[in-house]
Amino acid sequence: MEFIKVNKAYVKHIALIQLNRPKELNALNLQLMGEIRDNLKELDQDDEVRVIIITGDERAFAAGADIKQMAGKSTIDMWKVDQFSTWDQINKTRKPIIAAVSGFALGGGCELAMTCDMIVASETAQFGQPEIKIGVMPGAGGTQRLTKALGKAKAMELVLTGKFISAEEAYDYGLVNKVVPTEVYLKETVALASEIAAMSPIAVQMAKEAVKRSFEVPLEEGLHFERKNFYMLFSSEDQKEGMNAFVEKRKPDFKGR
Ligand code: CO8
Repeated sequence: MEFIKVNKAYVKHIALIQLNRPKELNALNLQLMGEIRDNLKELDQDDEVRVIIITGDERAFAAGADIKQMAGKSTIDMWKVDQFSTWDQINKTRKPIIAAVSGFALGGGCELAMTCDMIVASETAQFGQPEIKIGVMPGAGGTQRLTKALGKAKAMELVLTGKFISAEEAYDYGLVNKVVPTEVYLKETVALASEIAAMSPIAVQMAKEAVKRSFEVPLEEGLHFERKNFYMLFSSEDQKEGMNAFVEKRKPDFKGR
């Protein structure tokens, strides 16, 4: 791997993917995105891993797609590369992914953070979709996910002017889960990941699937999907362990079975 670092056991049950193009503010070139996709696929199948964190560095989570790589491309070049199939694959990851964001999360960087399930932001984080300033528009979900998170008026403003919002503002709009001092943003992300990693991984993944479904389908269909996943969990050992532990007044020990 050239552009990311991966630690499968950063903390017990928690894997860390760190974008590693610091000089380019972690600009997302095709190879980097491919590396994220391939590693997420592998981590998703590793029973030891329950939660995945994606982070950058203090200065930048990611400043967007690699403009230098895209600048001279034609429509057909872009179409042939089909980079969005990589994003679709990332979006299919079953395990929860938390973005630990410090500094710039712009364009594709903001979209990558929003593709994750939760975002922990350092107080220096800035979010934005500045593609309009370079003559294009968001292409990896920005117009959709930002609008769902911020509402039409604010999303329209960000997408049409390219201006950034601060971590605090992003928190007020519900785009991020929490804002913490820069020195501890990764530590706080790990703390959140650890809380989730202590739950039944099967229940976590089915719950994630159901929450995500709410963005895709009408309420009735979503409720139906939720019920099916709920029933399905009663065939897991973890359901027995969780409920028995409650009755026996002890801590459950979930095995992911
Ligand atoms: N692509 C390529 N290189 C970049 C990018 C980028 N997106 N962002 C920064 N860099 C490079 C700079 O060129 C510079 O390199 P060099 O030192 O060789 O000149 C280095 O990173 C440091 O950047 P700056 O000197 O500009 O640092 P500043 O602190 O002055 O400014 C900014 C920081 C404000 C973040 C500024 O770099 C900037 O505006 N960057 C571009 C932000 C942007 O427009 N992002 C959107 C890109 S388009 C996009 O994301 C489309 C998404 C849809 C498809 C997704 C597929 C992956």
